[in-house]
Amino acid sequence: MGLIEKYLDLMPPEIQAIPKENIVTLGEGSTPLWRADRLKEYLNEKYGRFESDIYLKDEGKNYPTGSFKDRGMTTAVSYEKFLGRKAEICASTGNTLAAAATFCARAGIKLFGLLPDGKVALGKISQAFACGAEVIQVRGNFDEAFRIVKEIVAKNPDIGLLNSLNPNRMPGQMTGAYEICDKLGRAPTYHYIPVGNAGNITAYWWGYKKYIEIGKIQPFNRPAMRGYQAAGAAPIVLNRIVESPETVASAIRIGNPARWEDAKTARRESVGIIDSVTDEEILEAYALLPRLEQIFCEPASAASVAGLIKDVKMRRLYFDKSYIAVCVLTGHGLKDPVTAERVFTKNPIVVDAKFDAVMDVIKM
Ligand code: AN7
Repeated sequence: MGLIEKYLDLMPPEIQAIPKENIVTLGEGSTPLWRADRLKEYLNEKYGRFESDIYLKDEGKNYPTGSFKDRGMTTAVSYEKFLGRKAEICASTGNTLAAAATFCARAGIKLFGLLPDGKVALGKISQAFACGAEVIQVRGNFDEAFRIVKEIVAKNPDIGLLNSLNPNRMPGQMTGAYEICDKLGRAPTYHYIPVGNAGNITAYWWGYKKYIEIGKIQPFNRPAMRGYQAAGAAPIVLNRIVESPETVASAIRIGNPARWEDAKTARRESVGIIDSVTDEEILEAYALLPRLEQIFCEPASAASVAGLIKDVKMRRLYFDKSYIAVCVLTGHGLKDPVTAERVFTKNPIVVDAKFDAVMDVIKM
């Protein structure tokens, strides 16, 4: 069941009013929430006094494109199709582009995608080309591409905007919070999430607030939003625009987030935090997850778990028995095969195509 149908009652009136024939759905949402007991054990052994349950929201398992962006595209692109729009545009670090390209292809809408040249993971660009998007690589970073996109939309009202400033992306992305609460029967104590443009932290917070509003979770069960930027791209943490953001987590290589103010509101209202993790900490979590929990996510996603590890290391939170920490893993590891190869395939073993040569390696 698509997300609009699954959570129809919770969709805003304009989404509810979209006629059925305009709904674009491709299997998005309903992703697993895994209990990460081995990660819990690891943290308890390494740092002590870690007694909370950890759950990983595995957004890499979204259809059709393997990231959380599929959630917001079903609502946004359905609405654009209903409007009869012929062309859409977005700037992207990759995953928005891949999702927009795929949903637009289904809707029969032309998509233009502006990317920071040379800084987008290979899998994401391939997904966009595969679906026939018009990909324009800009010699500059995401923020520069996004500035141009906003100008284009302002001057060409016929072109729709699919970045997270599009309000119709939000109801789709809010469903991530609904799914977590539905599965747990409550909200988590702490909600860990990577922050780039800050659309997702905003959507999750709005989703939890919605569930409080309709009585599905208790007001005292309000989760603390714990957002993590990459240290080289941490404008919200530093409280200033970062002109030249740099991080191995290319998805969150953003120096001027579109939903900056909303993220600050989410932080304040949830009594949460927006902090940064270094590339080293990101890659440590990135490598830990497949070994401990068999989840291969992309580097940006690992920022959520890196944030949890940082909180544990610094002992700045209680992790009591009755508490629950949820980490959102936003995108699939296969999105970024180049980083995967660099991190995991350090010394590939190559031998002659002979029994003995292979047995020499196996040595059993
Ligand atoms: C895997 O695709 O901004 O804070 O243009 O791809 O809601 O931006 C991607 C962001 C985290 C950050 N994890 O979410 C884009 C884009 C992954 C991502 C984020 C992104 P937001």
